[in-house]
Amino acid sequence: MPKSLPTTSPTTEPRPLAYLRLRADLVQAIDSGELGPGHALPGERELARRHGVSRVTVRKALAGLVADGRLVQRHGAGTFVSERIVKSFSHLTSFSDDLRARGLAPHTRTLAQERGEVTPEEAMALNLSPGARVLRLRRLRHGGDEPLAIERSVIPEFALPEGTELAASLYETLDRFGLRPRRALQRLRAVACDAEAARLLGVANGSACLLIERRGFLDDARVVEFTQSLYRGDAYDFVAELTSIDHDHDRA
Ligand code: 16G
Repeated sequence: MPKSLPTTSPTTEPRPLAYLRLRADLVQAIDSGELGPGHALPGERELARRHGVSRVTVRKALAGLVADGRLVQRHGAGTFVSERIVKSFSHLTSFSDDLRARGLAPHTRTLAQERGEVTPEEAMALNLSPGARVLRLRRLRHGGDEPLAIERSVIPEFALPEGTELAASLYETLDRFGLRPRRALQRLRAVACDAEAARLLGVANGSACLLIERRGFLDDARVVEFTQSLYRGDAYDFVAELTSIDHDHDRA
């Protein structure tokens, strides 16, 4: 994998455009994997020289990418491509999708798998009647060798009937039957992980984690998954694009 930065020819364009272009070039280099996670960027002076922009422009572009979680600045050491996984709040992606987008290989260890009747809570979450059957999965999710999340999923039997062969990716399995969720409701809160989660995730007891609950829906409004994901707080950045309420009203 080439580890050099893309260069742009010196430019005389006004500073705001130069800053946006440099920023876009860096994002492209990160997204394409040309600048991999943990890669050290050259110093400000070198970046300015390579891109034909001023150091102020470089500083501004870097500051924006640091704020977005794409780069990290370590005091005295320089600027690095963030090793955190950027997760969009507005796209319905799977764990495997997010990891592959980051150039990492997803791995799954199934901790528990069982079938049974819905509990009252599961029936509420999945819109099922009492007595309906579900598949319960508890999985430890890795990126490369690193444990990143623990997920408990409850899937209605109609989606994954007994005898279904499960792929490492739940969404890939559902996709085989045209049942990948098309829409989801999600809520997120910060929690401190307990001793068992800490052991599985390889972090200190009580470390900050994100608990995300997702109800995934099909086009016909049936709920096809209820998943509680415990993501390592030190590994993920959640990013959303927001528009102002006025803007939404203008368009309505
Ligand atoms: C993500 C989803 C989870 C889904 C899983 C499927 C969040 C917060 N959660 O972790 O609801 O079940 O992806 O991933 O994004 P998979 O297809 O790789 O098994």
